Amino acid sequence: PEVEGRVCMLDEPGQTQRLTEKIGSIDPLSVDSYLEKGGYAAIKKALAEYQPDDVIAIVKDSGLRGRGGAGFPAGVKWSFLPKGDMQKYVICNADEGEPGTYKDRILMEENPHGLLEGMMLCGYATGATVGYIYIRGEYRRSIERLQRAIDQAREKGILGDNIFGSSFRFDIFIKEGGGAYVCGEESSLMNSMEGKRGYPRFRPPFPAGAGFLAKPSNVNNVETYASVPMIIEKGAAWYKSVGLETCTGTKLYCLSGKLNRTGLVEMPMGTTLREIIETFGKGIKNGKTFKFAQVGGSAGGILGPELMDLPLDIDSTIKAGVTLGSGVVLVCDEDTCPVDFLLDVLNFFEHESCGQCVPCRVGTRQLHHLARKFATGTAVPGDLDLMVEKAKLMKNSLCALGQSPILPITTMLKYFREDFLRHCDPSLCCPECANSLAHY
Ligand code: L3W
Ligand code: SF4
Repeated sequence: PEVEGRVCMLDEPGQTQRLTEKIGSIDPLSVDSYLEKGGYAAIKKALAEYQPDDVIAIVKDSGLRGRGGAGFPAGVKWSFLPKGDMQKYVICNADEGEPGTYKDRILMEENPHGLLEGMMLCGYATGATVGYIYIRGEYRRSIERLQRAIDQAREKGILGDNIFGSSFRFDIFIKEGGGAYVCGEESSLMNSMEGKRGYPRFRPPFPAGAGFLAKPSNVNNVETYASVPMIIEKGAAWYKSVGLETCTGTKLYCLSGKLNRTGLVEMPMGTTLREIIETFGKGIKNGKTFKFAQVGGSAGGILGPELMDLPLDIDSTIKAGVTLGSGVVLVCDEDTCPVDFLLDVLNFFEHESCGQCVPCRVGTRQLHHLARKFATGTAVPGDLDLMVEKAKLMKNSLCALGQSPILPITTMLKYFREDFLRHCDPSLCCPECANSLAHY
């Protein structure tokens, strides 16, 4: 079935549907529908059979790694929270803001109870009693469906005190974000939740030690929490039966760009770019040729044709000099101008920099300026090295946003240095990017 939003390729055979298994067969507006399909069995099982530390051990054993971009082992992160009776928080990062990413939206809209259950399991494992979903404010349908799911779970006694007859209590609340990309960074997210300006904090302390309101907090992405119920229900061995040894389970890949078919695909971690493009994307649109793919979103990097067989998992992408990030696969064809593309990425970083630290505040502006020079035929060849030098200096930035431009720049120049040099000629009329500057 085609789910609302028409971007989930549920009808496309050959996928390994685990996270998306219930999507299309449950009514996301009904807790009863989720229960009928075995929903909340994992939290029931955990409460009946496992001590909190057992749940952490199972999640560790499953090898589940964070799906927000950094790939940190989820069970290890959970184990960092101090033991004891103090106030602790489970926070879900649903501020899905990476350009090209829409996987969390599908999960929240089509299976909201799956996310709630994953957060409950984290609460039980870590001793937290309150959960917050920090969600981007533009996601109106996700917000409405999650709120409805929370209300229904409360009415059924699934959230609240003495859950399923146990002594476990847990409740979940929604906090809406205001549309800043940087608030997807965990510490600025918590500042925003506290009503402060969304500036990233120095880390350490990490959230596990001092997070929301300076209390121990666990922050994970939507896809990460949503993976936990099946791990508890079916076991760590089952979970790691697909994927790779160091990157277990499935991954939601967000296909977009010049493909015959775009949408959300669930495949084992390590599926190759070729398989994703050919099997699910149905090849390049209009019979054109593949030029490059951007993986991992704006903070990711560029893959050229010789990396078509690269497994798209957390470690292989890092080894290839890019990042998997949150699972973006944006495909560009022969008509895409690399200069125009990089200009767009660097415009984004300048726009989204929070301005708190100098390397990023100044650097993103300078990089955008340099990219614009290439796009307008006013650059000199030396500007290429200058761009790389400045991006390297930004490694000293406080958060991942300022450290990100280096990857798109170096990977783009690896393949398309000649295109940039060609753009230094003011008489050039680039057939691929002509008139595009109207956007800037
Ligand atoms: C306790 C330690 N906790 C690390 C925790 C830390 C965090 C996690 C990873 O994300 C990625 C970037 C882009 N004690 C700890 C510890 N932790 N050491 O582990 O931490 P870290 O610093 O490796 O990464 P990060 O800064 O949290 C950066 C991605 O995020 N990104 C974009 C994401 C966009 C989306 C979306 O749209 N859905 O997710 C932008 O930068 O890939 O690699 O929890 O606390 N010693
Ligand atoms: Fe803000 Fe950029 Fe510094 Fe991050 S790196 S704190 S976004 S100025």
